[in-house]
Amino acid sequence: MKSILSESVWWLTGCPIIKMRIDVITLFPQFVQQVISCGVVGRAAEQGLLELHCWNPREYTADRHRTVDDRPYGGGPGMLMKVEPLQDAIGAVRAKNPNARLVYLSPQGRLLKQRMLADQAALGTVIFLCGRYEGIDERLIEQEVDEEWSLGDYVISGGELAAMVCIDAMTRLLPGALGDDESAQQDSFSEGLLDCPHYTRPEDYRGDCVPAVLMNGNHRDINAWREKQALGRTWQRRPDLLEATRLDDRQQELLDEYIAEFERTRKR
Ligand code: 9D3
Repeated sequence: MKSILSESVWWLTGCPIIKMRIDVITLFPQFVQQVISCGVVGRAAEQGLLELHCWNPREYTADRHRTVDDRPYGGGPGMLMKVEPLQDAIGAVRAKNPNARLVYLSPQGRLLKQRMLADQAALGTVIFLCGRYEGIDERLIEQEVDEEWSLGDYVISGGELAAMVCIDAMTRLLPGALGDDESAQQDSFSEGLLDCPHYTRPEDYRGDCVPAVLMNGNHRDINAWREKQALGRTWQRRPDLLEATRLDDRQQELLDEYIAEFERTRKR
């Protein structure tokens, strides 16, 4: 017989609570492990929703100096990650998690999007390989790597922060990882748009007052105002997002109002 508790958990989340397993191959495991020390991801790990394992290629070295870097053929400055320790670390992970995709985080990767993280989270597991130095041997990418992802067009020192970004974003998508207050936001109108502005106390901040519509308690007006702001800010700051979003007639009307008000205040 089912307990009242498990029934209510089922009803609240709408789907069974699944566990995600993430393996990370990294020269800095203590750094990556910090991602489960705080906040949403920390709570998910405590609740057993997320299992995080780090694998250090340095543990798979055989020489006295535990060498993890090597010189590039063809010369030039910079080092690469040494092949054999990486190969052995990959083999050790694969023995424990044979069916997971191996995602290499590098500046040459596909530009990371929420959709890629959602698709990966739905598979329930992933292996992240964090590059250091100038990266890894191209034959490892060809033979071992399933996907290559990048955070964007800026330079960071290795794949660890990128792996932590992915772990955070994927964990937020697990049923039960967000508290009620946090997840209530997710099902608002604003998917594909920037968020509206938010206000809290005090009502008057150095002569700058909270918009009156938020103070009068009319929730139809408040929702319309918020959606209009979200549309307007997306139009101003991220026209690329707006182009990829289908607006219904009501949204188009709200945006037209926002643009008209903007043009009017700009002329004066
Ligand atoms: C000399 C050319 N640089 C490549 C753009 C060298 C280089 C810079 C940074 C080689 C490796 C790195 C380390 N970066 C990552 O491992 C990385 C990364 C990034 O730098 N930007 C955005 N996303 C990512 S994911 C991994």
